Amino acid sequence: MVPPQFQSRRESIQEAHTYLLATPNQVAAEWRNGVFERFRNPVVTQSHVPLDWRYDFNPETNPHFLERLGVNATFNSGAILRQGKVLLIVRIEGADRKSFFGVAESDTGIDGFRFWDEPVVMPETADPDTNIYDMRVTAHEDGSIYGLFCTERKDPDHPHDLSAATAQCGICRTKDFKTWERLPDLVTPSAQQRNVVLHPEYVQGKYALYTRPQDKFLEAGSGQGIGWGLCDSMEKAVIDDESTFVDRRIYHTIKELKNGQGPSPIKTDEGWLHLAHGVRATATGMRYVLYLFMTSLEEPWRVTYAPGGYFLAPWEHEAVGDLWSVAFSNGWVALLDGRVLIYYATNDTQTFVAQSSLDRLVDYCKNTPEDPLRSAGSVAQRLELISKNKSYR
Ligand code: M1P
Repeated sequence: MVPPQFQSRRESIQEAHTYLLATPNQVAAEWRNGVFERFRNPVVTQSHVPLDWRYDFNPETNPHFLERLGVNATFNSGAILRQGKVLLIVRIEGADRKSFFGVAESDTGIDGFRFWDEPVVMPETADPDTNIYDMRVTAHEDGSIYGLFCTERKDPDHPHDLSAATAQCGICRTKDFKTWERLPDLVTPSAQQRNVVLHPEYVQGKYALYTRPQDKFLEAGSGQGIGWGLCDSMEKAVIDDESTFVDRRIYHTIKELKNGQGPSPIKTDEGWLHLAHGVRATATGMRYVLYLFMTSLEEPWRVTYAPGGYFLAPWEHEAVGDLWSVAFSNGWVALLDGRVLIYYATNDTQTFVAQSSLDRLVDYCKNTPEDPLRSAGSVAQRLELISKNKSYR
């Protein structure tokens, strides 16, 4: 006989899960900057993860219907538009701290995300990954869909330091997001790589990648920012020259400590539109915010517009989570109607969506003044705005 507590818990947990997945999302009316809309609810949380990934449904082995494999967070999601639906390649972090990927699908891109039946089985290389996360998905003009992600392993040079790790760029390829082909990890001159992103088009006849060289796992050290490298093949990806930088870290800006390319850039008539994250130090830790910039269509490594300051930071209820003040994005989609949906995670915990349009984002990039790098310059920018506004009051 099925124990009564099993039955009642199972029913109430299933009911709550069904309700959550069917809950519509709504624009948060209090957010009014006009550059983008925020939504009230996160699009993917730990509670969205299918119940049969977490609970043992056998009443004999789980008479109390307990969760056996907990999920800590669902964040840093890659994104792609496929057959009119939005697919998120979600970073799912288990209670054991290990991350893996799961594909969640939605018709609207704003709500109704449901995970496919099983998590992604990512093949390992001869040097197994300890942790894999933060996939950037690129539909390349070569006809393949690539996923570039961070592969983290224990640092073999520091066997007694249990926090010493190396981050490198893992590469995979898929046609259907169900079967994943693992390709060799990217080789670059840098000791550490995270936030590596494949540009969607060939440049100078080669594959072009945005890199993020660092000396250490956490600290940039001599790493100057978002790098740029070309390679001949994605099946044996090697970047020899990483001396070009697309976007450098700068003292006393939102990207003083670190930065990193977000998703693959979107092509517009006026240049490549980029989303990135910038990191600064504060008394309570590192603050991660998102910023935009544009680069030349012909020379995607050359910045053409660099609006000052941040584009998006955690706001109000979004700021709940494991960390403090972290906004991170590695996924966005440009819809056929001109809207752009930006998937961002807050505090390494849950995934939200912001909605804008290509028009508005390009306007933002072209017309937001650059960071003047000094307080006096910031005041001058405000005074100029106030002065121009006088005749419109
Ligand atoms: O914890 C915040 C983020 O830290 C890392 O980003 P970066 O390499 O730029 O410091 C990543 O581990 C990312 O997953 C995480 O969200």
